[in-house]
Amino acid sequence: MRQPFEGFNFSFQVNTKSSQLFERAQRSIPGGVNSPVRAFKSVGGTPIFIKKAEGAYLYDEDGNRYIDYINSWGPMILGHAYRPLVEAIKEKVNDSTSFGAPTELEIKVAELIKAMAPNIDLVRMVNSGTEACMSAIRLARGYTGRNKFIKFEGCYHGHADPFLVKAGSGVATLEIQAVPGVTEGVAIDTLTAPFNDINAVKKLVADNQGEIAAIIIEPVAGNMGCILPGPGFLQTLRDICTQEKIVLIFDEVMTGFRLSPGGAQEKLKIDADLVTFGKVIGGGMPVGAFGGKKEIMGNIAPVGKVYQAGTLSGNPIAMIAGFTLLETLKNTPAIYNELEEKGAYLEKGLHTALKKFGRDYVINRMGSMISVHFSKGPVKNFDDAAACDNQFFNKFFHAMLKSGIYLPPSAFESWFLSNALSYGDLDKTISAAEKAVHTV
Ligand code: HOZ
Repeated sequence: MRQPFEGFNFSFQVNTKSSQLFERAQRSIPGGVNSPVRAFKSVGGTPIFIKKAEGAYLYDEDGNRYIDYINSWGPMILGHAYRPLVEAIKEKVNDSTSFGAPTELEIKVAELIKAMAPNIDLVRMVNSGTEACMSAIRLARGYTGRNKFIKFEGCYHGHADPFLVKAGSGVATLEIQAVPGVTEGVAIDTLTAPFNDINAVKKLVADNQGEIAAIIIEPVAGNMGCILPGPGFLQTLRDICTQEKIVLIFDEVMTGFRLSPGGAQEKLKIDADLVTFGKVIGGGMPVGAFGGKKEIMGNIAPVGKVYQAGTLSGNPIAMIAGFTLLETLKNTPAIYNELEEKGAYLEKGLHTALKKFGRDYVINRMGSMISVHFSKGPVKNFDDAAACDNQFFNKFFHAMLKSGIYLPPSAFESWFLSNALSYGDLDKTISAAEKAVHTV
């Protein structure tokens, strides 16, 4: 059993309720967690067990309050326990929790997604981002009759077998080079290129002429920290896909409805053929979706033969949560300006705080996604992210946590802002960062 106090001096975590829960959890749950990054394995120390959250704040089992920069890895755009969403769920739950039969609400959510995100004629609900990406690749293969696809090193598209090749997020955090259980037969069809390296993509396409079904990408990467696409990179990918009849899939699990009402497609003005969504469209409930042009989506069963299904897909509680969040976002465009202003304020403040002590760092940000990489040079791909001083990030993380700032417990994850953050919260975060670089 992993002891909570390996590596650093975590004496302040001794005998906390969280440390006791972690010990207990490990007796019944592998590693004590239901998703690996949460275990704090790379940053060290004991995972914080959360009791509740409201607005911009998380409250742990020991009664500590934290300013939250995970926001459930994206969906809490308006903060936790957003009242209209909570009330809508409460009302809906009286009508039962699942039917396994169609509802009008599913149509309303699909119509709302179509109205907000570009290039979506048809959309299919699933239960997670993993399912959405897995289904989108199957569809691209069924539609094109080709087997191979290109993904980018350090991008993470969920934990379905074909994506666990040079993946980011927990796979990078735990430094897993090859995932046991993913067969060579599956992995052979996954081609990888460095993010932002268009020549590598061109070479893969040329070497596998007529064999590539899809290129899948997080248009703004969030699973190797936040990494932005360089000028022209996404447009050239678009052009290559059009020319070679390859399906361009934007994984907008993190960026969808966050960077703008229409996600990265709208913000960066690039059209994708298929788009995948995740947690955001459930307002934090387990939901995902994939959608795109009719010509491609029309191949999904029961219209076409590309099979995809799920009893809990379109679940009424998840749908009412998503509908309430998306409708608010659609009707209140000012939210996106506010998020941009808060992101810019935080970025500026962090620059001032971090510069003072002469440490090398880079801040990557787009809207409400931001990362501090402790690096001398720019961070444009996974190799750059892996070469950062991530040991220092781990210490920085704990210093921030001690000051009540909850960052993702891995250098390979983006931070997410919610609009519930006040400027006072941002100032506290900036002061904590200054203290952290000064003292660790
Ligand atoms: N892989 C997720 C973020 N990129 C972490 C999920 C979680 O632990 O909840």
